Parts: sequence; C-alpha cells; structure tokens
Amino acid sequence: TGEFETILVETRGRVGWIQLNRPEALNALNSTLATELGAAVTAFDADEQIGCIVLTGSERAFAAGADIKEMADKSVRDMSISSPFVGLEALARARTPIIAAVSGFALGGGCELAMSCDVILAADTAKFGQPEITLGVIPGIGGTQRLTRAIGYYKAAELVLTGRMMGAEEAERAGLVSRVVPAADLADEAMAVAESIAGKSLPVAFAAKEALRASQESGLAEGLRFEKQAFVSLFALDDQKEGMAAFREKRAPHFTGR
Ligand code: CO8
Repeated sequence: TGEFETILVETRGRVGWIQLNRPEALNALNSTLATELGAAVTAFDADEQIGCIVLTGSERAFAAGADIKEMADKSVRDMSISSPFVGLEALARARTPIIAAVSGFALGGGCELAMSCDVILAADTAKFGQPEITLGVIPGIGGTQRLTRAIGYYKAAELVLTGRMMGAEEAERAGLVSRVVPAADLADEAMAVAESIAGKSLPVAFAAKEALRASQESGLAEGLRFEKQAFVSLFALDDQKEGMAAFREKRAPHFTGR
C-alpha cells in the first residue's frame, strides 16, 4: 500500500505480510522504518481477520541493523529521550504470532528484529550476527538477552564479543532458526507456515503465544502457573469443544474464534 515509505504491506488471506523496503541501505532500521513497522504490526494485530504476520526483507538483506548513518552523531540525550526504535516494541507486544522470513543479512538490530518474532525461517543465504561491538557499541534492542536465551550464554557471548556472522546452517544447529530452506522457496515456505498458524483458533493461538512468551520472561514456576491458567481458561471456548469433537469424529475442525 502507498501509506508507508519504508515498508510494503499487504493482506494475503488471513496472513499480514510486511516487507522491509529500504534497498539502498540493506533495510537498515531508521526511525521512519521503526515507526512504520510498529504501526503496521499494531494494525494487523488489531484486525481479527489476521491470524499470523510475516515479516521479511529482500533477497540480499532481512535488515543490516540499525541505521548507522542516522545514529552516528546522536548524543546520550538523543538516544534516551527519543529512542528511534520504540516502534519496534510493537512486535514483542503483539498477540498475533509473527514469522521472520530471513534471507541475506540479519545483523545487529536486524538480528534483534528477527528475535522479536516467534518463528525464524531462514534462506540458506541468511547470515546472523551482532556486530555492534565492531562499531564501539553493544546490542540495544534485546540482542544480549534474547540471543543468550535462544542459543545459550557461551555461543551468544562469542558472537556478541567478536561480532562475527553465523550462516543459516549454524544458526539452525544453534536453535535460533527453526528451518533452513533454499532462498527461492523462502516466501512460499513462510506463507505455508503462516497459513497453518492462521488456520487455528485465533484466541487459542494468542494464548499459545502468550504462554510461550512467558517462558522467556519469567522463572519456571511462574511460567508453569501462567501456562496452566491459560490452558484451563481455553475450556471456556467453543473452539476447544469443536477441536476435540473433530478429533473424535475424525474430521478437520472448523474454528470460529469463539
Ligand atoms: N546502516 C546504514 N547504512 C547501511 C547499513 C546500516 N546498518 N548497512 C548497510 N548500509 C548501507 C551501506 O552504507 C551501503 O550504502 P552506500 O551504497 O550508500 O555506501 C549500502 O547499505 C550497501 O551496503 P554495503 O556496500 O556495505 O554492502 P556489502 O555487501 O559490501 O556489505 C554488510 C554488507 C556486511 C551488511 C555491510 O553493509 C555492513 O557491515 N553493514 C553494517 C552492519 C552492522 O554493523 N549492523 C549493526 C548496526 S548497529 C545496531 O544495529 C545497533 C542496534 C541497537 C540500537 C539500540 C537503540 C536504543
């Protein structure tokens, strides 16, 4: 649609599709892009017709990080009073599951953006890394926290301290990426996973995501309590009755989101 300058947004059935579109800067995240991406995610998240969001970039780059040129001369005050990246917090806040479909570079803020999503699919060309240390800074949009949880302290520490990139295969082995596919198949594969998620009961998918997120944000005991509460509450839904009836009757369920 024409309403955005730095992203392309379209609805594909029940899937909200967002493509980062700053080819001249390898999709580097500037404040406009962060704001527009936040707005697009928030709009899809509020739309009951949307059951999954896909975030992707170009063949060459998912996103090569925060926009270094925009950031270079900022002061501490600039960065703290009006962080250019508040818009990106919409991703972690969204109830709707989000898939990152990564081809090419996912570096710095780009890797952090992928980690703000729920599923990361990678083209065999994908390259992940947190190179901030080579610029005299450190990750600032969750990299030190989410990468350590995703791949463990020691591997994350090596990546953050050296700034080196890891390829798609290594990222899959490390557990950052759920699947590696040929670059030419990435969009189709992302769409297939998104349609699978969007075909589930919306409130149930929301509950699943919220419980998954709790595992990252709380201790085990608190997370287990949260999960049990969410699980029990789903028995108030028609979709729970329908899903289990369909299983017994050996047919596909018809979810209504009720
Ligand atoms: N910012 C701005 N412009 C960029 C960026 C970037 N991150 N990455 C690439 N570009 C631009 C290049 O400057 C170049 O523009 P031009 O043609 O005008 O010179 C164009 O994109 C193409 O890039 P290259 O010519 O460099 O392409 P190569 O294929 O030679 O190299 C690389 C690709 C390896 C990806 C290289 O571009 C690179 O190293 N980019 C920077 C990667 C990086 O360091 N990212 C981390 C940024 S810092 C960050 O993300 C911190 C986030 C935390 C913020 C917290 C706030 C609270």
